[in-house]
Amino acid sequence: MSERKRALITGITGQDGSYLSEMLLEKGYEVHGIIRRTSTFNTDRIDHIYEDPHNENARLFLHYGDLTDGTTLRRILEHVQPHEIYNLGAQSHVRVSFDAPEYTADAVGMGTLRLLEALRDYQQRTGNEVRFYQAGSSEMYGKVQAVPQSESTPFYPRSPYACAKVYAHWQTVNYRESYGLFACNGILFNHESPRRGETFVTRKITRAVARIVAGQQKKLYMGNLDAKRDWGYAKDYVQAMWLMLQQDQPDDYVVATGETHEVREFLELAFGYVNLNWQDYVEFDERYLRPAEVDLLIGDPTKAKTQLGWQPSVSFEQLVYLMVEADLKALGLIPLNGNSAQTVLDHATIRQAAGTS
Ligand code: NDP
Ligand code: GDR
Repeated sequence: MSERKRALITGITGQDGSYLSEMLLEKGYEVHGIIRRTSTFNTDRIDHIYEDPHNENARLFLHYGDLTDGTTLRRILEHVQPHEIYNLGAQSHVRVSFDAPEYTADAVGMGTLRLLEALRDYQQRTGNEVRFYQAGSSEMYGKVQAVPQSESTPFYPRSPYACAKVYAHWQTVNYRESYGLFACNGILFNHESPRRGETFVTRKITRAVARIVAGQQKKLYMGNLDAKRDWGYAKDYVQAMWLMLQQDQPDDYVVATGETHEVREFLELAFGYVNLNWQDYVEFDERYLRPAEVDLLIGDPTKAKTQLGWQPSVSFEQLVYLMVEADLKALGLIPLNGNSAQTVLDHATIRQAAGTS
């Protein structure tokens, strides 16, 4: 075993897992990730940091496993002997959790319990402290009981996903209090990036903007445009995860920007970036509604700011622009190294460049 700090990440192939891995590698960690066996590759987001494990300098290692498979989680934990665990793995789509509630509960709720049980046994047997981060969510506030939401606001989950996250949250608190584990809950509000999954609302919009400009898509079908979310930048949010595990005492923290915006505002800015009017393209489709909606989320990040020294660095407007820009670049509509955020593009020029005008 090397003397380096070792981190074990579930959900390493996801948006947050990829940014967290980059950050930990930069800090000198050895990073181990659990990946699921899939019939096609699912490692796009981490391919750029992956190195052949035969290389003696390799510091990123992947292990097959699943949060629904407790035996494997134990085996990986014993093998890796991590100093820190980041539990980011989840069926993380709220709408999908209504279609697949049992699986969501198993992976999100029971998966966390399985990991905590494995950790508790490992720590008791070896005496090695392992610090644990649980990826909690603002969805746990659901039908909100206070505005803005802080660590003391009661939960009122409104989806199978959110119910499972509440279960995982309280198990994490319970293991901290019962067995003295260094276990922290991050209560993270929505955070986005060019690596956001394509079916979450922000990326769905920015990807559609680029595809519309390229002439590859004519309409964008959407659900509830009235919902309000506190949207931040994913790269900022993984720093908060790490900071939580560097404190003297384990605790729970809200991570948010403290601003809220309607889905409609996101549409307006994203389409406006390429001088298009969103009303000309967006159509309603009820299939994107949820049986119960979370209408308004706005977080109070005071505790994270004062105790962790954490700050968000990207504004809502910058976030929209950097996502639109990345999707335009991905389709070759602006040069990969060209343009910085906040440059308003002329869509006629882009269409011409794309040969679609
Ligand atoms: P993603 O959906 O991008 O990534 C989820 C990750 O979990 C993927 O690596 C996925 O693997 C993995 N996964 C899914 N099911 C299982 C399973 N059964 N066993 C093991 N791994 C599994 O999520 P994000 O990166 O956006 O979010 C990270 C975590 O933070 C999640 O737990 C999410 O619920 C939570 N969260 C996210 C917020 C956000 O705004 N992004 C806000 C608050 C909380 P694969 O690639 O194979 O599908
Ligand atoms: P959310 O994110 O449910 O907040 O969960 P999502 O982007 O899916 O929805 C945000 C809001 O937009 C509305 N909406 C649509 N959503 C999607 N996906 N597709 C649409 O077409 C559409 N039209 C309107 C939704 O109704 C909702 O109100 C995310 C996930 O990352 C969770 O894992 C995480 O815990 C929370 O953020 C914090």
